[in-house]
Amino acid sequence: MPLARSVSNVVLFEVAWEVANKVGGIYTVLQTKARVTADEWGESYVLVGPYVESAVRTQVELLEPPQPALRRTLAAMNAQGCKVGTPGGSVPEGFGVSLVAFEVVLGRSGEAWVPWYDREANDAVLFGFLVAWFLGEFAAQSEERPFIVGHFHEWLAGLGLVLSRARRLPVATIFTTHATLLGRYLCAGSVDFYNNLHSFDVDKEAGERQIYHRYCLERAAAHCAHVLTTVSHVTAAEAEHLLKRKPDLVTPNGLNVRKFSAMHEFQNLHAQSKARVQEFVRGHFYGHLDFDLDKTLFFFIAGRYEFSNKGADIFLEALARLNYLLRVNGSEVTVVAFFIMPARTNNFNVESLKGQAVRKQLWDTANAVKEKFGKKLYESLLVGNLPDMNKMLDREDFTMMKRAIFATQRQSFPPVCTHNMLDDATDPILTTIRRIGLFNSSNDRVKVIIFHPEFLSSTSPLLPVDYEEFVRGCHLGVFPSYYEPWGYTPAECTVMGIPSVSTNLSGFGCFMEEHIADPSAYGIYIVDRRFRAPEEWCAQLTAFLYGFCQQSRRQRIVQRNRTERLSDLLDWKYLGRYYTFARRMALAKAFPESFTYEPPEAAAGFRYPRPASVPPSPALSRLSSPRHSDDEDERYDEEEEAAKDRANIRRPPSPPGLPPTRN
Ligand code: G6P
Ligand code: 1S3
Repeated sequence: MPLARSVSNVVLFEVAWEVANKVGGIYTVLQTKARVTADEWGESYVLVGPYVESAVRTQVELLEPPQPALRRTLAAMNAQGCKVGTPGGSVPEGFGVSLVAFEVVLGRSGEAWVPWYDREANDAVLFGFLVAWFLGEFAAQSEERPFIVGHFHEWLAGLGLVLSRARRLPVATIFTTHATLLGRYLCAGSVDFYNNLHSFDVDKEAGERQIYHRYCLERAAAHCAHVLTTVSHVTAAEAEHLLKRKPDLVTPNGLNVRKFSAMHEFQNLHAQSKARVQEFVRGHFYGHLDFDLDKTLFFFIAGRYEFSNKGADIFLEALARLNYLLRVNGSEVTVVAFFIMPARTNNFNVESLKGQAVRKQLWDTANAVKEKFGKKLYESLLVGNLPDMNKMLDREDFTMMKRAIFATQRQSFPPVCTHNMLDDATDPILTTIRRIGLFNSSNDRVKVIIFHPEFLSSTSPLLPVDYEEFVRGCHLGVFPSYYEPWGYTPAECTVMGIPSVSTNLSGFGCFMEEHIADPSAYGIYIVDRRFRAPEEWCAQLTAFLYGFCQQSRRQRIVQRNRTERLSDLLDWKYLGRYYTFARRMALAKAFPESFTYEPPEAAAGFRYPRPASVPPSPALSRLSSPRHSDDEDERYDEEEEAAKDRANIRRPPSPPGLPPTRN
């Protein structure tokens, strides 16, 4: 039974700067989690965020809030000159729950809390005061004393929590940090972060980076909260040393998993999407299509453009080594590596646009010749004759085809980048490519394409696919991050059945290591960046990539099936329970007379054993390969393996029911 209905007058407000306001990963957390939370809390669940006109217009409908106390609260605040909107309801891809949005008058907060030039911090202060006012007003407008749970995400929402405690509002507070400010800043520099975590002089480091005011807001929220949570154990250690409080719980990030009724549907989607990506590659490499697209694998890295934090540096190094290995071993496989990382550009470059135009022209020419050919063939059959093949193509057809072939000639190698970069000379990916010499030459078995727009889009003139379709069309996502509190990119790959590389410094990588006996057999390759030296990270990543290239198509299909089987583990239907635990713990701490909290049983989660068809000793198993020989492929039955594995997976018990209450 849902918590909200078991104890009367319990309301959950989830507060974040990214509610219906897409900035980064927190938006994804809230948007994908909204459904399971609304299932549990019904109308007692309200999201609170800033009113960003453009975002609200596209993501929510404007509705009257169903809760009378909420209506009274908003009326009272608006009567005092505050602008509080009440967008709510559901639209496709929207939040589907009530939202309260404050119009934060962007600019200076007028408080001496933060420096005037830091606009984001000023917004955070204004937002914090509005949220605290709102929560106080809501408590005052409620007919009976409410039990409010206030769940605040990240430092930008932290001040509302601090003020709620300072004003002694009846709010059980939770603070979730999705990264720490200092962690992100320190990792982006040249610091041996993880080995020195315990010894940083945090005030000095924050001061030197001119983020002391932000750091204070973050640390105050972490300490004032009844319950502190982080998205992974990696970030929990960070919080303990940098924010000086050990988190009470880890609340991993989930996704809304879309299950297909037929097991093979996602495989068909892979084939369809891959065909779209192949079309793009045909255009991009026009005149240099001397490799077999049927034996070409697509790897990609995507995310915020933080060159070393996201591991683009070691990915490039590993690609250079892979190129060498594929060449010296005479491999027939070609790898095309995509970099999808937004950076400052002057739009597409001419060479990339020309490539797609040339491809289109070849397609049109082939179609025109085919039409004429078909007509002649038809006419010949109509009069009962077999066609004279020498007359099927005339001079004009040959001229047209020669002209089209002539247009495919080019003097230069296909470009490594699809856009004109504003910082071309200093861009870290481009300068590394120049250093390692991966220029898309004919000899290279690894080709590079950097795609730099903000988002992939189905209306792009170059590659008309959205991000999901692109991921489905690829073979491997490569995310060897150095700083990654969670990492949605490999998680998204997993639920789409696409194998990925992550690291044991990312929340996702550690979570998978904890729940799966042999992650690489499931297409989850985890680079050890915690206990090994940089040279070893690169060697291990190269070995993963090379091992992946050695798999047969059959082996890749089997591996994708296994990867997709892990999606239950990443579903909010399972992971949502950690948020439930956090809320209960906060209620018990804030209102001990009305609520108690019993910690969940340890190890009550999923556990995926080694897949049934993988031999028990790693010595017998080829690195990361799901199968061992082609003979075995003949004997292999996918459905049978899936059934065996399903039987062996230890599943968690159903989500817990009522919260323990005293009265
Ligand atoms: C899916 C499709 C198959 C196709 C395969 C290609 O499994 O259902 O029809 O042959 O993808 O896999 P590949 O790894 O070569 O892209
Ligand atoms: C953060 O966003 P990021 O990409 O800056 O929060 C995300 C959601 O919790 C998390 O997945 C990511 O690792 C963090 O880094």
